[in-house]
Amino acid sequence: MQTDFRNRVFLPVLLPLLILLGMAAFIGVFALTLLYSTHEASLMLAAVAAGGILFVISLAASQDKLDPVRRGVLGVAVLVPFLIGGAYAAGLIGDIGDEERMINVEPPAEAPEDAILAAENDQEFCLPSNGDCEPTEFWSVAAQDEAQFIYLFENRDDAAPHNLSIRELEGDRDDPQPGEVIHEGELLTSVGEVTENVEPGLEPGDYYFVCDVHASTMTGVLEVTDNGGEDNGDDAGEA
Ligand SMILES: [Cu+2]
Repeated sequence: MQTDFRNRVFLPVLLPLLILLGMAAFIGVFALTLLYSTHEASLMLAAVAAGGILFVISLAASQDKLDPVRRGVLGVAVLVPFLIGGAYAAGLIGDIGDEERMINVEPPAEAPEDAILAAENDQEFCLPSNGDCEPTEFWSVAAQDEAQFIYLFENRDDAAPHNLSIRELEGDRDDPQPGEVIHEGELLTSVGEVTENVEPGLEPGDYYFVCDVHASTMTGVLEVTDNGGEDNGDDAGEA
C-alpha cells in the first residue's frame, strides 16, 4: 500500500508539486529580499547569488559524486550570501532608511513633450522646438494627472541663474499679474535641466509662470487645456 502511494501519487504528482512550490517560495523570498534592500545591496546580492549558483552547478556537474563534507561546504557557501542579504533587508544587520529601500524608490517622473520650457537669457522664456527656442509669453500644456503636474525646465543660459515657478493668475491674459504661489521651481545656477512635480496637479485653466530671479521680464501665462477626448469619443458613436 505504501509503495503504491509512493509510486502513483508521491513520485509523479506530489514531489514535482513540492519542488515547484519550493522554487516559487525561494523566488518570492529572494524578490522580497531585493525589494527591501538598497539599490547597491540588491545589485551586489544578485551578482554574488548568481556567481554562487553557477559555481555550485559547475562543480556538481564536473564530479560524479561529492562527499557529504564538500556538499555541506557548498551548501553553506551558497546559503551565506542569501542569509546575509535577508538579514540586511529585514533590518537585522546594517541600517537602511525606509526611503532607500528599492520598494519605496519612485521611478523618475517624465515630462510630456508639451510641458517643456527653457531660458536662454533674462528677458523671456522660450519654447524649445527643433533645436531652436522660440521666445514666448504663452505656454499651452494638456491637462495631466489630478495628483501631479510634471514639467521640465531647461536653463540654456550660462550667464544667469533661472527657475520656472507657477502661480495663480490674477487679472487676465492681456494683463497677467502674479497671484499666490502654487509651485516654486528649483533654481538652476548653470546650464542644465530639472523636472518639476506640482502636487496636486493643475486643473484646466490659466496660470501665471515666472522666473523668480527675473520676475519683471521673464513671465507669461500657462494655459492647461482640457483634452476633452472622452466627450468627443461619446459623440462619435454610431447612435
Ligand atoms: Cu531668469
